[in-house]
Amino acid sequence: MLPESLIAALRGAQHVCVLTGAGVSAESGIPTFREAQTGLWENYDPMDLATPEAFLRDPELVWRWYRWRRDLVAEAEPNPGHHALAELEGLVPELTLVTQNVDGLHARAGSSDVIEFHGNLFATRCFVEGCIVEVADDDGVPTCPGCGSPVRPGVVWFGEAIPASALDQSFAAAKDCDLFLSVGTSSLVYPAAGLAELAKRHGAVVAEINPNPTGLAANFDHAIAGKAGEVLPDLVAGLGGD
Ligand code: BV8
Repeated sequence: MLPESLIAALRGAQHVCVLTGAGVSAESGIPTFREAQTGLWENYDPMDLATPEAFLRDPELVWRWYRWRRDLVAEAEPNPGHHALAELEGLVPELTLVTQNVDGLHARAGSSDVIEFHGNLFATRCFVEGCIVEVADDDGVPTCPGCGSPVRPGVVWFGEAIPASALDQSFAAAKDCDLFLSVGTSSLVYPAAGLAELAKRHGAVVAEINPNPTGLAANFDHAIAGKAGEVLPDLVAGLGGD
């Protein structure tokens, strides 16, 4: 049962800002970022692979890791958590959805204008020029048709800056919103994890939805211990959605 005060905050909100992490895609069968990698990748730490240094050191290995993840996502479907957020869009005056996920499942569930804070698995960019390039994902690491450099996944790696537009839009939404929902994230990666605290400092009600309360939960107004695919539909139902 969700706290009545949270439902009331949602009913009264003019602007809701939602930050999602890998936990929102867990119920679609996609491993979260920090849980043990399965199968072939169990001996690798994602923190080591998701870096420019790893790609420079072994582009083939990193490219294979991302192909494995793209194949996982291609088999996955959005779950009730994704669909609830897509439905919420039409039930509140303004909704800003910021995701750390690179799987594209929010858009597939029907959410519009998703801010992909860490990029997207299915975008491919020239490692040197940075421009988006269309490549066939054959066996080896594809090369840029323009300059012949290796092609990289269009995600933000550790040590790389968040795209300026995503950063600016997300910070503005966190400052402006009345209600901030942090869903399915361990709140360990910055600057994404700083958004909830920014919203709090600007007077928003902040709620976390996660089966395992995070280190930031103590600063929030609500810490709902539950799965995104169960809690988010309940939240929307409480608002009068079906
Ligand atoms: C930056 C894309 C500065 C790639 C990702 C040293 C050098 C440089 C930077 C740093 C440094 N030390 C620290 C930093 C900052 C660093 C950082 O924060 N590190 C942390 C680890 C300490 N940040 C950066 O590097 C960022 N850039 O700082 O740039 C800069 C500025 C100017 C110029 C140059 C540089 C960039 C960070 C982006 C990294 N890229 N992803 C890829 O995916 O391959 S981050 C990666 O972690 C994923 O995007 C993931 O989404 C994200 C966060 O993880 P979560 O989503 O939270 O997932 P996690 O598995 O951790 O947790 C899942 C949660 O779900 C759990 O809590 C679980 O309980 C819950 N859950 C499980 N099931 C469910 C559920 N919840 C709900 N329902 C369920 N069913």
